Amino acid sequence: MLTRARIRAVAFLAAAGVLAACTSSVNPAPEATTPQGAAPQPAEVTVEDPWIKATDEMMTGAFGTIHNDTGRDLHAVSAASPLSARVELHEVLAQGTTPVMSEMPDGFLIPAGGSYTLEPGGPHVMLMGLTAPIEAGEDVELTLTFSDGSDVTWTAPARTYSGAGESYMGDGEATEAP
Ligand SMILES: [Cu+2]
Repeated sequence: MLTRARIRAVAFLAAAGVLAACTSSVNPAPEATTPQGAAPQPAEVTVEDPWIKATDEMMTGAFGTIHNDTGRDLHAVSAASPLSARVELHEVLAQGTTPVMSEMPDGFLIPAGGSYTLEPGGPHVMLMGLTAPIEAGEDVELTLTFSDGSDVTWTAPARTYSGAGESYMGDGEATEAP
């Protein structure tokens, strides 16, 4: 499935700074500049193949590939969803032989012209304190906010997925993770 949620991000689109998407390398693009007198253009951030793990537990993870076609680096610093008051940007770290999730203090960096993949066993958007189950097929709205105050919102369909076996940090006993 290649549903691409189209999202507007408040950004300046560099006149010649539109680089090919879908590269995962960090692109040392120069700071985007706006031609004299040109109005700021809405730039595009898209989330490819978004999904969230269906669950009847209190927490779950959301995934997808974020493409940054804005011409400047984007730094996601927080996330939100109507389904949870506590949404965090997580990564999975090895703790001994056990993969353990923890909050990323510096968030996600999506390079200009590049992408950032959220996947089971890797970085993900974590929803905690869910008050209702998320059924497969349900659509869940998610928002990422960037360090410059702009944000993107998309809809992730819920899928059944058997976890990769990471443990949650805190919140008591280890639980199957996204
Ligand atoms: Cu997590």
